[in-house]
Amino acid sequence: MKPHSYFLAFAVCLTSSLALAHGDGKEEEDFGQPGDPLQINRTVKVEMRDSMRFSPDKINVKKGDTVLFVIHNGGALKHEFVLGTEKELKAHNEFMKQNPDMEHDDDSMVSLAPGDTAEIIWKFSRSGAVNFACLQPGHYAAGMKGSVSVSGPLHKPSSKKP
Ligand SMILES: [Cu+2]
Repeated sequence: MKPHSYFLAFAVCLTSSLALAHGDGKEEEDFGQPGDPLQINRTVKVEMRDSMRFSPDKINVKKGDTVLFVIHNGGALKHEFVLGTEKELKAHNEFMKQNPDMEHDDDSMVSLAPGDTAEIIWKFSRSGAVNFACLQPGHYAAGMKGSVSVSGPLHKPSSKKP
């Protein structure tokens, strides 16, 4: 890995914990923000399997939805559900290769032992694609990832021309 990408990966982990270190923990990320339990308007059950797949792996929501994710590890291995942009997930995945024992316990991510269930409440405050992945060593590379498509007006107009 190039030195600068290592630094980027480290910075990603650092910023996500810093974001929680102040304020009320409702800091907005590029992919949304921690949701208010009183505003949940969708429940999505997600199953994690040793086949290195999430079920479902494609989820559609509307901008502004607060989703309760009920995440179950149906496998015999440890798995994780980590929300983020694809860029962040890739950087985080590289970081995990150096720090395979890193534990994830944050508003946008959870690590689950076999058979365990956990809940994440997330508000999709920006339209576009939000990704999720399992960052256990080798799992992301094996295809353990999925995406949430957030419909609604774009947060920023694209500068790309057709
Ligand atoms: Cu996994």
